Amino acid sequence: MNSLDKSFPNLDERVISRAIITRYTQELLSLLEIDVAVVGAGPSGLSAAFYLARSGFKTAVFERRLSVGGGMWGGAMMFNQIVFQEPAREVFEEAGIRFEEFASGYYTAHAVEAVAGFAYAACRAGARIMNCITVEDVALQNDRVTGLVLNWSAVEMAGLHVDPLAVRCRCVVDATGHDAQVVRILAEKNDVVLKIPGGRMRGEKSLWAEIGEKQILENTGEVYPGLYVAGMAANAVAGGYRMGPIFGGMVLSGKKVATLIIDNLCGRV
Ligand code: 48F
Repeated sequence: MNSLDKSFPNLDERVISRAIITRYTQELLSLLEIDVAVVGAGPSGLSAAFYLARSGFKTAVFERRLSVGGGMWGGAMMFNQIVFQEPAREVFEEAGIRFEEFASGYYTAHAVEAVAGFAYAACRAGARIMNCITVEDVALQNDRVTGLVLNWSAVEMAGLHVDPLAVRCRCVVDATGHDAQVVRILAEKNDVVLKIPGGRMRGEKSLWAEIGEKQILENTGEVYPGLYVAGMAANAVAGGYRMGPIFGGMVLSGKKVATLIIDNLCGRV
């Protein structure tokens, strides 16, 4: 017997497969009824999930892509540095992500460490992150969003006619970025009036970093019973400016939406 044989005795590929299938299925089954379903694992979705899970809420993040992190990986124009401003420093500190001051009130973090750090913080707090799953619709009952309709992203990409599965939750966070996919689907399929001025989804405006960042926090909140918006989706729904490559508003929006939901769900218990 050589040294490799001693390290890997009796390795059975059937056990490996059984472990993967069993654990994944157990996890998916455990998510059929949850407190909060976050759609999108970008900066706003991951920070929301971190704070929600840390407060003890059963939280899942559904992410369409293979990778989490949304628009964080590439910083701006693939210069993989994240810039954020003073008020967001506490969020990076709480998530355990290292950063450096660049100029008074401006900080930078490495984009890869920011993605890994937020994902790790959310997981360690207890959030379940389910990648490769696309949210294709919401469940709607008595004028309230009560769940999500899910399918494998591969099914969507291949254009296969395969019916989805559904999960139930007490509320949903649309953190899908510029597309605001969940609100868009709700609004397009159902004649709903959103809880924003004018009642209809407006679409984002062009770039104005300072105002866009302020609007993100103002626009973060519940836009329909059971459905909240965070991150760029908040400005895309309410007609705010885009802010370009600054991420403070994104993670603060995640923290704000978590706080609103925690207050709401605690009040409703
Ligand atoms: O785009 P994204 O990073 O959203 P965010 O948290 O942050 C925006 C910034 O990255 C940047 C910016 C400010 O600096 O403007 O763009 O608002 O992450 C959104 C995530 O949602 C996923 C998508 O793959 C991405 O990872 N997503 C989008 N639609 C769906 C989805 C869907 N239908 N189902 C599941 N995931």
